[in-house]
Amino acid sequence: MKSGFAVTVGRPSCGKSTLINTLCGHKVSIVSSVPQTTRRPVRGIANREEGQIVFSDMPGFHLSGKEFNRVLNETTAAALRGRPDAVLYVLDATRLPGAEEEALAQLLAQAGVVPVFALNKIDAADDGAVPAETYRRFLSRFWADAEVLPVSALRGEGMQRLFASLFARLEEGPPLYPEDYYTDQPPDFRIAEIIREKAMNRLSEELPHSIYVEVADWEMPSDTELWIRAFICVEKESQKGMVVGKDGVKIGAIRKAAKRELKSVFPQNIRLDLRVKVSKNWRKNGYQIKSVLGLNKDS
Ligand SMILES: Nc1nc2c(ncn2[C@@H]2O[C@H](COP(=O)(O)OP(=O)(O)OP(=O)(O)O)[C@@H](O)[C@H]2O)c(=O)[nH]1
Ligand SMILES: [Mg+2]
Repeated sequence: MKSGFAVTVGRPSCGKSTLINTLCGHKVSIVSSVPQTTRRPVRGIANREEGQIVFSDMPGFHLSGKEFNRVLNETTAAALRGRPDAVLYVLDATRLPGAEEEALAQLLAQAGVVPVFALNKIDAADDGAVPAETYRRFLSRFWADAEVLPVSALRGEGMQRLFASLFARLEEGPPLYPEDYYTDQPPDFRIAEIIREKAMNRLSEELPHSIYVEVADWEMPSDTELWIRAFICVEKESQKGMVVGKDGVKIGAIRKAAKRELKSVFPQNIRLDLRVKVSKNWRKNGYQIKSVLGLNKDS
């Protein structure tokens, strides 16, 4: 049996979280069509006949001067400094390699990393999926014999070959987690992420980026009940109404969808009190950003 740690890297929205969910056989990390959905490393554990892989799903690597993005990119750099056993570089077949792929390839190559390359979204052929050969040629400037594995995270295609390449990087060893674990996220983080996913998928323009979710408290008054009190936090007063919606329709829909998914994760009956509040300009405040990203000691 083999075991080890693997880190996913790639541009925002290339499908890292979808791929981790498929590889782990469980919904571990939230997904949306909006770039920069994942904000903190999320662990997903794949238990297979060959052994166990503990994945860290990372935020997307994005070139931008904004403080928020700089901190997200630093999260990826820090994970690489942790010398994972394998690095999974996810590429997006719906777009040509660009400045972000180039910067990330440089970062990895300079650190002496030889990643496993997965070209995701090959199912999107209607929009003209970019051939693996195009990516192989691009990557060959950094890694002479890069092998690009075509996959569809959405359809679960190409997973056997991907697992084989990942396990080839790992040493023999016992499982790092009990074999029935598929994640190690604390309950309040998991709850906040599920609510944030439902909100992001129902909000438009800048709003998905402007929110974070705070679980004010959660308790189990009995074995069969889980009570949650949470806030969707926005940046300014004018955004509150957009999250609440006319007659509370929007927040009602977010609450309902979140409750449905929470029910599939927790065995208890869920009571979810969900409200909106303003956390003024939180994305402009370095301390607040770190708090939302879980990088402060007290968060
Ligand atoms: N067609 C297709 N779409 C996919 C596939 N994998 C992911 N997507 C879509 O791509 C979008 C982004 O997926 P995510 O898994 O959130 O991407 P990510 O790389 O984790 O994004 P960030 O967390 O923002 O960095 C979603 O709309 C997914 O449904 C795939 O294999 N095929
Ligand atoms: Mg993600």
